[in-house]
Amino acid sequence: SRTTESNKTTEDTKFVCQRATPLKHHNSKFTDALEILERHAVQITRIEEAAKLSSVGSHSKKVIQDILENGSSTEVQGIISSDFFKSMEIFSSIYGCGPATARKWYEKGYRSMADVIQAVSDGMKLTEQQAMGLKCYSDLVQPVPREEAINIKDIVVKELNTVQPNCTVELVGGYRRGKPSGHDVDILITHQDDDIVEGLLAKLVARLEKLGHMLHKDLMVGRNPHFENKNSYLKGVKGIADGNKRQGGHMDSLDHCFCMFQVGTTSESERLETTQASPESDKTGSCTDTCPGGSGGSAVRRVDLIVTPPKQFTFALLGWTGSKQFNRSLRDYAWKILKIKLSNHGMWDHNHVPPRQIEASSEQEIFDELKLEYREPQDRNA
Ligand code: TTP
Ligand code: MN
Ligand code: MN
Ligand code: MN
Repeated sequence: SRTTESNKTTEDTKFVCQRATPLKHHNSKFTDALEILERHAVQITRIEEAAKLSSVGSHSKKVIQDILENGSSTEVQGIISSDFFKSMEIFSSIYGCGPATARKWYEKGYRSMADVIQAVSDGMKLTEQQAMGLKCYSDLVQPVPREEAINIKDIVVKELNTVQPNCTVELVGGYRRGKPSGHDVDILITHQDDDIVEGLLAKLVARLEKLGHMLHKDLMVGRNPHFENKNSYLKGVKGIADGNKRQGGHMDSLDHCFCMFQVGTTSESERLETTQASPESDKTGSCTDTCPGGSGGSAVRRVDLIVTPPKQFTFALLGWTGSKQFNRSLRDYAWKILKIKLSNHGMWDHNHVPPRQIEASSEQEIFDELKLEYREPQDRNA
């Protein structure tokens, strides 16, 4: 058996961060099945118990065995075809609806989107996020092509430059890992001057709002930069917490704005023409007739804007590039093998008392520090 201080990492490939994981990796048959299992575990677990997912681990072996022997897992197939899982997947696909709300709706007897829409018209209360999520549902389920993500990033760069020149802006998330499309656009921003970073996000958001790009926003600023306790962080931000549990993202305390973004609406005359051409739009939450952006505009997209102090930028870049599974593995490895705590804010060596902070100015340096072979973003698609 291994001790934590041992350095036997060369022949040990237990952690997925120790291997290259390109977009199409040969394990996807297994990882897809295990992801279903994990999503299901998250869904059957109440929000307070969501941390205790240890049962997933004990299941995994059985599932893998089943896939090896039979080509698929009967347990996972069973989950996928269950009423409960289907409803939970539908409800959780609404922005602002996490497993807790989805489960509540399931327990009320709702099974489909139509049931939820009916309940809303019968007076069921939604959070602001859920209301927006439902209104713009048909837009938000459409994947965002890379070209559009780049266009949105370019708009952000341009407008940011009007409120604050010389910022660094990176398109992160799945696009940085080479994905051709994504479910949202993640944009990481920094400036070399700490004082300028403070208040920067608010200025940018105000500018984007003024131009009509922001249809909705969840703005979160001014948190303790080294905040590690997820639960107490989540306490104050119920709606966002719910929305993010579903994504399994590591919440951090960087200034961020989760928003609904629209590139632009067509001119007033074009809008009238469009309205006359198709006066009857469908009623199932289509963005054209219900979104504040109005008809004729471009699709509403989920955009995550994150602002980081210069010293934390590299860590935020690594964290926000993902994948989530890669991050999880990397953090797990760093802690279990090296006793180093890694987060979106930095890393701390707990072999010293008090823990010693390790700085890094490139992703390469972080990998070096963790005694791992460097992986390009496109090889972090675990
Ligand atoms: P996502 O945008 O959720 O995922 P993605 O870009 O990999 O995939 P998709 O195309 O579906 O959008 O998150 C991007 C990365 O940011 C992911 O690796 C997790 C990380 N993250 C954080 O570090 N903190 C957070 O609060 C959130 C929400 C995500
Ligand atoms: Mn993303
Ligand atoms: Mn995102
Ligand atoms: Mn996502």
